[in-house]
Amino acid sequence: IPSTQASSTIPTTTLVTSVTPPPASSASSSASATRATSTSAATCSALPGSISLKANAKLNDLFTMFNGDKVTTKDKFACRQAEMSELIQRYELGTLPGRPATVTASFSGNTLTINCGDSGKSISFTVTITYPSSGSAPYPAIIGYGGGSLPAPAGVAMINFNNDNIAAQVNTGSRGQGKFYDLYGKTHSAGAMTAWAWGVSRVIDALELTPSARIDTTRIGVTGCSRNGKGAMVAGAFEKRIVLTLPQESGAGGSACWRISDYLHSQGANIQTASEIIGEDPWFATAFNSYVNQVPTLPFDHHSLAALIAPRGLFVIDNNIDWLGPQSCFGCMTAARSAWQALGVPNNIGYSQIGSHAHCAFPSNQQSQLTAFVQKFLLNQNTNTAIFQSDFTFSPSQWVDWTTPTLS
Ligand code: MCU
Repeated sequence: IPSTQASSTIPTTTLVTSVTPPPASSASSSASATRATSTSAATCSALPGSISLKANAKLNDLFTMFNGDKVTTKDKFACRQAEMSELIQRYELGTLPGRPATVTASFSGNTLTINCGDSGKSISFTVTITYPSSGSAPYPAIIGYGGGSLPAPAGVAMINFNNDNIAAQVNTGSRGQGKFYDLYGKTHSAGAMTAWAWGVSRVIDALELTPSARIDTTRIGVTGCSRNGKGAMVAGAFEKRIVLTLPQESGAGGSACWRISDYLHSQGANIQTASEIIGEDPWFATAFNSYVNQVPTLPFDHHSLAALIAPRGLFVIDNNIDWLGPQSCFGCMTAARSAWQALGVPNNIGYSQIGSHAHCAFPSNQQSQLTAFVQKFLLNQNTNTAIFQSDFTFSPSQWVDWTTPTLS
């Protein structure tokens, strides 16, 4: 797999902190596509085990099933979401295991210990909870990958999730390292982002088992910045108990669409693409390596990943760093918004790209927007979340050849 991008990933004219350049090494391109665990409800048609992929330069239709059936109802859209989840697992992110045979938890001194066991193996990991000085128990909470990079909102607990401990992200050589792989084996198909999402689900399992932790598990958000923003979006997509997903500056593998990023790259942009990103870290399944140089054959893009979150809350926070592809992110999330529009809740997704600040330094001029989403989804208030803004443009006719239905 060629890794052709220059080693400096961020334009020097942009003020950034703590962005790691990708290593020169390339990922291996060994594994073939993995059969994902079916998440489809009994009433949904199953995907064939073997699929012949057809190239489609446009962003895939969110409202046509793989077998050609049109999605006209909300129930059928849930089937489409399950199908898209399976396709994304199969070709990009690897298989997400369900709840393991045993999950137990204990809580002491603001530390929640989560114990998981399956097939004779067991692991333990911890998260720490910081409680708000206002509000009342049980508190809503935001799970922050690496602690997150957003200011703690009033009345909301912050849960520090050490995702690197679940699946390492040092370089491609860290594939298979971390507690997830201690439990499921080093060769499990799940890439790091899927492993992290599995970990988030176990944190929520543990919170449900532990009332003394005083967290309201019906009001859980997730966040992370940059590489951890990619992960936060994947967690929101895979875990329906998350009611608010807050990916920050996630770029490629997060709020950007592979197709749009490839196009912008072909036009000379210094933007991270699929073929570049797999040489950096084991965020994806090895199966993805086979598709990064033929992105149009993927039967989904990241508008599909985001659409798994609908109708739940999603507020995408972006910067203007070229490498992160803000134009791709805006276009991708505009296409994703169709899912929320079809479900009659267009303002449950927000998009805000505001630049001229350091990477992952949340700017004060995005604060009121974040507060509106937090208050609506975590504090059950009636706020205005009609937020969709960017310095960039998106041309739907270039990328979208399908229409958005009103689902009954
Ligand atoms: C935006 O996330 C990544 C990006 O994908 C990488 O290419 C770059 O090296 O690091 C970013 C990051 O995670 O910065 C903290």
